[in-house]
Amino acid sequence: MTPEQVLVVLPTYNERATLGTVVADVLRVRHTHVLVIDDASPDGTGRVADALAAGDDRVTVMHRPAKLGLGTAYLAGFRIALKRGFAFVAEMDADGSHRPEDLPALLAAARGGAGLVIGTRWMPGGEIVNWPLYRRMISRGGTGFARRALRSELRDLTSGYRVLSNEWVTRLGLDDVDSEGYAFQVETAAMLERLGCPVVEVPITFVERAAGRSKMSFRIGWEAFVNVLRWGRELRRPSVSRTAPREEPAQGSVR
Ligand SMILES: Nc1nc2c(ncn2[C@@H]2O[C@H](COP(=O)(O)OP(=O)(O)O)[C@@H](O)[C@H]2O)c(=O)[nH]1
Ligand SMILES: [Mg+2]
Repeated sequence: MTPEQVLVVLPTYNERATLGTVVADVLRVRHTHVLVIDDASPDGTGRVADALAAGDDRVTVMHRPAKLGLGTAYLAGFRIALKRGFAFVAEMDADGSHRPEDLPALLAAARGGAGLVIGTRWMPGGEIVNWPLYRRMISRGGTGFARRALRSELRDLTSGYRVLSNEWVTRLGLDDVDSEGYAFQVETAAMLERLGCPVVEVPITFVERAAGRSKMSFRIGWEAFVNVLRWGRELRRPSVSRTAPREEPAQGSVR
């Protein structure tokens, strides 16, 4: 494994229509490998992933027995990335919302020294295509709430398009992450920020899926809401490790 290699982790649940294109486009970006983590998708996404892996040795697949959540999928992916010695690990949706053409900019920021790069919709240059007003409001409201509760300075805490360096995945401490669902994104960003990780936000264009269905549910949203409230409370109680006083931000941080 050369030091610039990146493992792009694609969690899938019923993404048969888009997975092939996303994987092909990701593999056109230099130094990328792909790990699909499929949760026994009823639509046969797992078989599509196996066929992709059979055709290209940069692609691997992890099959899990049931829908176990986005957060646990990324934890499994991060562990594999560390074990296989990748310099970087990327998080990306498999439904076409995250454009592979934005990946080089995220990777460049990571190579430039960021421990966490967040593809950000809510910043100049960022964009959302095909989201109705109510979804924009939920996303902005959710990220604004989490930002205040967690005293974060990041503008898109829920974004799932990211690159992390091996070093900062290790420092994050994967055993300390609680979230099963999408709360994982908020949790890991806030944890890294507080650990003093250099975070860089890069504008992305998020394109709402054209095929398949969103797996966002009330239960997943509720987990995020309850967790953010709890982390916010912990943060105001300085004895808990998650809440350790923030170190001076390292160089390159977005402040
Ligand atoms: N393996 C796995 N993937 C998931 C799970 N939930 C969502 N995903 C994947 O995570 C990505 C984002 O999910 P999506 O439903 O598009 O969320 P939305 O963009 O917020 O509507 C997609 O690639 C999904 O297939 C899960 O429980 N397990
Ligand atoms: Mg989506």
